[in-house]
Amino acid sequence: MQVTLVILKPSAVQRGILGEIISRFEKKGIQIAGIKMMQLTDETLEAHYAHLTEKPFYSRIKNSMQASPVVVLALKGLDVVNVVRKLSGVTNGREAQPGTIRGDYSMSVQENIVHASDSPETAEAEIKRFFTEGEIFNYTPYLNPYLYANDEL
Ligand code: IDP
Ligand code: MG
Repeated sequence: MQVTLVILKPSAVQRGILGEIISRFEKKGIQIAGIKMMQLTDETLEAHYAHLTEKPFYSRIKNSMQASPVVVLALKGLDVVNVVRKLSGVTNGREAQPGTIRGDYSMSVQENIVHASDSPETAEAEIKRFFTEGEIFNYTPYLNPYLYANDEL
């Protein structure tokens, strides 16, 4: 089973849609293996958005991500990295498909509600960046037989 990182950005916290977004992951059948609220530091953000720190808009993204605490989720499931990227939709909320989180809740490139890891390798590094070992919980979902076939687990 894979674990992926989701950040519910200040745009989700301030708009009061944390529950609705988390509910989408739960209803899909994805397990919550870790969850917490935190204020992102400059250092964490620089590592997390290393591919963007040279961009002219980086300071705007940084301010946006530090505008309030965020909620971080460690989500567990089969192929969950890809599944959660698809549920999130493309970066630009105006282009994202209706039915996706960004497609349903965002009109912006920057204020796009969620971050989701983009590959299994990134997910592993990002989970380590945002969670300690003790904050990731290993428990068997009671409904597993109704979420997956035997040969999928
Ligand atoms: P992703 O979140 O869909 O993986 P990335 O290209 O990794 O997209 O960018 C990370 C985040 O930086 C985006 O989710 C968005 O909030 C912000 N961002 C990306 N490109 C732009 C831009 O051109 N203007 C403003 N913000 C941007
Ligand atoms: Mg990205």
